[in-house]
Amino acid sequence: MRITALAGGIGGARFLRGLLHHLGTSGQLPGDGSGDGVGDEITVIGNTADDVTLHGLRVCPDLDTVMYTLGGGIHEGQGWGRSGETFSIAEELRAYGSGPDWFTLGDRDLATHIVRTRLLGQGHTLSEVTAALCARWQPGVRLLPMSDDRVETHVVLADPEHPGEDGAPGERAVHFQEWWVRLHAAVPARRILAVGVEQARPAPGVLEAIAGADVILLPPSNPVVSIGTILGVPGIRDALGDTAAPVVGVSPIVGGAPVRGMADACLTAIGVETSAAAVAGLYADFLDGWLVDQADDDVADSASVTAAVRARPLLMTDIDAAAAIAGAALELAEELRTSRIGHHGRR
Ligand code: FO1
Repeated sequence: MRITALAGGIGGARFLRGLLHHLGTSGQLPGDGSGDGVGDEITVIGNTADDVTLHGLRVCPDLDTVMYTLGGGIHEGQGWGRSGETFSIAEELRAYGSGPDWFTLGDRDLATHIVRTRLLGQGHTLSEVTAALCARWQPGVRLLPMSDDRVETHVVLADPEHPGEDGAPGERAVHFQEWWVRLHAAVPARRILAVGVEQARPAPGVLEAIAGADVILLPPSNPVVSIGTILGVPGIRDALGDTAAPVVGVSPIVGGAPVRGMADACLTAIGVETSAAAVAGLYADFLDGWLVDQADDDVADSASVTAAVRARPLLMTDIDAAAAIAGAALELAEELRTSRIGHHGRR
């Protein structure tokens, strides 16, 4: 079975780990996406708009979180960065006053950014670099950046220090990571911009992985700055609308609040209600199935949700819980594929 998933950071990575566990324990040994036909092939299309250059190094948080989580190197408690970290370099950087110090880069993690930056500097594409890094980590999936072109999420904030001509507060933009990590997304975002997304092209293999999939999964990643950004790359959303594969998503919102992270701050920034139904509405043009938590089982009756809705526990408290959710998503996809229900808006 060829499975393609769109993924952001921590929630997406944990869901994917559950998916691999589910496939492994249900006897379907996942292939490595190399297309050699052995077992299931899983392709992950990763968000790259969280990427940031710090200390002259290119950091790809969402790609690294998937790679480390599936490769067994993740700092489990954080969901980002490496396990068994030390911070000698960060201490030295601080001693030099070489910031920013609000974004913690551990010694082991820095090796990833050094290798990536060196390879990019030699002219390799982000796809080639990601494949090279994954050769070490063996994540068990083919991890593709959504694009090899640079896309960065920046957040526009009110800037009272610089009022506009009309005396209204001015605006200033900060990189997503500064808003997310230094400001804890606590300062209201006026606008969230995916800088460069209009000119970005899907990375090699991305459109084919959508068109050729048997199942497409949307893990519970941030619908605005992760899934939303991937959908913003020209061609990707249309490919999801055109693919014959059922598209099944997992709600990142449970009972009106994000399970993790700050998706509510992001949804508010784009004027969308923080609810399982509203997020499904963001994917309405291609979504066939939608897993919600029992707290939101009224979503099935919501007019705005045309996908087939199933309610089940959605908290990924451990790998078995994540595996059960992944299994439920595949089960719904199979139901949709055989009964052709919910394949709306498409031929
Ligand atoms: N998140 C934090 O809250 N604080 C950090 O200091 C931090 C450092 C960091 C370093 C490397 C990396 O890959 C991720 C890091 N993150 C940190 C998480 C990151 O902001 C998020 O994982 C994504 O960008 C959002 O999905």
